[in-house]
Amino acid sequence: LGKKTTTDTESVDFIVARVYDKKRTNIMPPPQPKWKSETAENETQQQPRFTMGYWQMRGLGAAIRMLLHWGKFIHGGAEMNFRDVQYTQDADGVNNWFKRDKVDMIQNANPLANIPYLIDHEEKKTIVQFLCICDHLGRKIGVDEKDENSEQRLRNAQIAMEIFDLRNNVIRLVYKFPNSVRTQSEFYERLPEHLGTCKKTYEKLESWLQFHDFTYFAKKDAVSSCDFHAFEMIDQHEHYQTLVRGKDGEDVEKQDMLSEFPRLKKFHAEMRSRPELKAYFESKEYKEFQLNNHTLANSWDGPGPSKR
Ligand SMILES: N[C@@H](CCC(=O)N[C@@H](CS)C(=O)NCC(=O)O)C(=O)O
Repeated sequence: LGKKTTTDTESVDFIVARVYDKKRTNIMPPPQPKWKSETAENETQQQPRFTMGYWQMRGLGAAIRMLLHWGKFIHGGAEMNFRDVQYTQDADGVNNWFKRDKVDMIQNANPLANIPYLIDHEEKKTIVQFLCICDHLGRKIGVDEKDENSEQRLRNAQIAMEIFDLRNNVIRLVYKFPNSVRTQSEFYERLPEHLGTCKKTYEKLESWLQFHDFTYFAKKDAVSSCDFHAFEMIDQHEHYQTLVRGKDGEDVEKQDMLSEFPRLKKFHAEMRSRPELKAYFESKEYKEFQLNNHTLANSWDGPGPSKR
């Protein structure tokens, strides 16, 4: 077990095995969970419209939380109440997901069981796969059009997948897959190269906004579901760019990646100041959560939350 390395495909089983491996756990004890899921506890009185489940971090959960906050703001709390089930990054959280909820979901709701998941209680659907969850929520909270032939839906789907490609590059940057980043010093070594790759995506996204003369990605002046993950990925890079170090670890002049991309900069600022997302931006889920999950990968402790 100890000699095995983690790859994309085997990662989950191996991660579980490692979390249960007492010796390893003794070497690197998992941190105690700092937060409980406030939303989950506060809303036990009434059946929520939606339940989402994810690790207690931002990752793929962030855009889903933003969509849910948006829906709640627009439609009023009661109609769009949601529960945010957060699995802690320790043996308890791993147990609760892999040994309890996942098993139950496979048997009773969806054989593809994964996290993030979304339960739509009204429609009695359990949905997995991040992009499908955003698509479903986008229509339910009314930011996406319902007509499947609509231009907005097509633009939305393209941007959602383009952003997912960028997200997959981040995963290679922050987790210790073979031939990828395993330690903090490797992270610092690889970060400038990654930011170069990210700029290529930024160039495409900037051109897209220019081509359509849009502020947001799928509608000229209004938000669509793809915008939430687009915001999250740009926002993560606003943090990563501050971590660039010189060869000997010395501070270097801080970058401002968005200065070359005025439309992306405007998009980021517009999203950041939307009143619909105020509660989310003030939440600990945004301000304090780790951007990625390093505990379960049992590697270095990652670049950390964006506001230290
Ligand atoms: N393609 C899936 C990937 C989901 C995924 O990799 N989930 C990770 C966390 S980001 C996980 O730990 N899944 C738990 C599991 O495999 O049961 C999606 O887009 O939702």
